[in-house]
Amino acid sequence: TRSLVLAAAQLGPIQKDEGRDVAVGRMVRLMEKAHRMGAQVVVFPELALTTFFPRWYEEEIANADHWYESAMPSNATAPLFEAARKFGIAFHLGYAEKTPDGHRFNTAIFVNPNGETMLKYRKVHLPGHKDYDPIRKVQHLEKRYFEVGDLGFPVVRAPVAGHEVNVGMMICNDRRWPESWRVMGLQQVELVMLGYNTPSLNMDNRGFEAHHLRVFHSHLTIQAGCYQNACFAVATAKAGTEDGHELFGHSIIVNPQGEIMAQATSWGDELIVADADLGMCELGRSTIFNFAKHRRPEAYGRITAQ
Ligand code: CDT
Repeated sequence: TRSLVLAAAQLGPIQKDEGRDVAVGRMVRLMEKAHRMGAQVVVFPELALTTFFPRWYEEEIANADHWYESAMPSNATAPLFEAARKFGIAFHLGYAEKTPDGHRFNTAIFVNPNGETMLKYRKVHLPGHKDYDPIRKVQHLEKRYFEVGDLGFPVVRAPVAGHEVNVGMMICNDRRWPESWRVMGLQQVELVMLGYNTPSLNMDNRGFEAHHLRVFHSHLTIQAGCYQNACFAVATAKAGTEDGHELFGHSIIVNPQGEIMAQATSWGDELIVADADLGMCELGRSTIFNFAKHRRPEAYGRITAQ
């Protein structure tokens, strides 16, 4: 059997004035734990190295530069790569990327135990707004701080723990869009890795979204995405009260039947693991979601029309 031990390494809050060393130290401890628990893949959250900085407005974007990584690895992130090598673990890391020619992206990479990046993804669905919004109590300035990702939704066949695995990534808000999942499903993705920072309170709530539905909507989209595309997902939160604002946890690992195999129970640093038999992807793929047999793209033109 092609089986893998997957881990979601949920992070508790990272405060605005905490340096990369604090976050990286915590992440290395989670990797040690992942090793003890037999995990071969560890998924960290979106923007895992800092507070969720798009809640803070900067008039001058250059004043926000300190939130971005201009090199990966860097001195600050090297311990993650060393831990991966030491423990033989592949890892997924979300971070703010500033390219040499000055472009800014909300990015994730999948790194093998030798420290090589096997896959890079830049967030496509950027929620929130570009300018300061005086009506909101908390800003969500992803449209100010990031450009729309320019890599699409790539899936690669990567060697992971002795198997060839079709892996893909999405980031936070992407999970709510069936298109993100389907574009990867069409590439026979077997494992989707995603990190998120989701506020417990929706600032755009016009009285219609009850508080208790926030986690439901997150799980609903991930479970549906896995079922409809016959894949596993590891979905990892940054959780807890960060800079006075709450992010919900509830990180999950989901199988191709859409079932939750493991779920975090705290809103702090927490590792959850699950055994994934990749053979499970075959059922959906060869029956109800056999795309070659049953998909009707001729009826879907509106989806890609501008
Ligand atoms: N990080 C991120 O994408 N968060 C969004 C919050 C949406 S509220 C503007 C999410 O979809 O979870």
